[in-house]
Amino acid sequence: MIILSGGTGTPKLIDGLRQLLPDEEMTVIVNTGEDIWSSEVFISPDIDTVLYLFAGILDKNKWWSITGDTYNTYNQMKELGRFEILMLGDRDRAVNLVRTDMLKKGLTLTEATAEISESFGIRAGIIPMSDDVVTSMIETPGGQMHFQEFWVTHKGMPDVLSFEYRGIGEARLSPAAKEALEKDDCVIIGPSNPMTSIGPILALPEIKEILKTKKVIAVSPIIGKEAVSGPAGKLMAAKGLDVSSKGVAELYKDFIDIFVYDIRDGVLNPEEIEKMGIKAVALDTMMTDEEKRMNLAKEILMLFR
Ligand code: GDP
Ligand code: FO1
Repeated sequence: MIILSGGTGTPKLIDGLRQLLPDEEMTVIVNTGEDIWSSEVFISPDIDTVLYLFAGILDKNKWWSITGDTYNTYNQMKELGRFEILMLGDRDRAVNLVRTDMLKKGLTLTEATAEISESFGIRAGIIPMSDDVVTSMIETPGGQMHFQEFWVTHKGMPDVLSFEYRGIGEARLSPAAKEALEKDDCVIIGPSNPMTSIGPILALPEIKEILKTKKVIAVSPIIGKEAVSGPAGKLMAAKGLDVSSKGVAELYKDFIDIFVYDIRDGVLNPEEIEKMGIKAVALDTMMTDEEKRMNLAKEILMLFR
């Protein structure tokens, strides 16, 4: 099973899948468009969320960071007048320092991720979408800024004029991701931000053509006219897209077979999805507890049969 993931919605679904499938049967291709350098450390938030999930140490209240982590370094830096964009925990920082060291020694992000995964005893495949640097940059009336600056520093408040995946023109799909896709016919596009999590993965060369040859099930991160959380709605609107599950399905229509939307969605007319040649399935996609995560995962696995 291949899963395309960002850092919040899809990891919840993976958490459900883990209750049903052995980890070694899952390969997660992860967005790197939100990666950022901070205090000489290269932070890859979405990869880390997936790593910590499989390592059993993810803080599932926030869906980022290590549970019970301390913030001594972050707080000391602050006292010294160094304000870091991301409030990075001490243990989290250790992982990111190890990654940064590996990258400086010449390892690719794919290799560094595999080594860290192995150190954690993780049996799932965790593969960055690319070894090239791609960065989601948000254009606001106050100027262009990194996604993390927009989302964390400015709390997603500025108006969004547009956004771009800086570096996408030169970026390639990670060869390991391509190899994993060659070996597996089933792909889940999780309920992640279609603009800044799934968007960068799909903007890489070759991936859409590969997906056309697979059985692909996508889960909507939008219910009604709003994202379950995060800035997906605002970013979709900035691109002139309809903020709705239909808008998400439009983005994926060329390569998905089944589109899962929420049973609470009072806006979506499933016939409009079926008209695109896609099967529409209504499920309870609100993964607020372990049981709900497992139930959604179970229903999705049944759709692959
Ligand atoms: P990000 O990197 O933090 O933006 O993380 P993701 O892209 O993985 O996830 C954010 C998206 O997941 C948002 O658009 C949310 O609407 C969606 N999301 C979060 N939790 C859930 C959930 O329980 N169900 C569904 N359907 N979507 C969710
Ligand atoms: N999100 C926040 O809203 N505030 C933070 O201080 C913060 C710190 C942080 C540190 C490490 C990490 O891996 C993620 C962190 N996040 C934080 C989440 C992050 O900004 C985004 O939610 C992810 O990029 C979403 O994929």
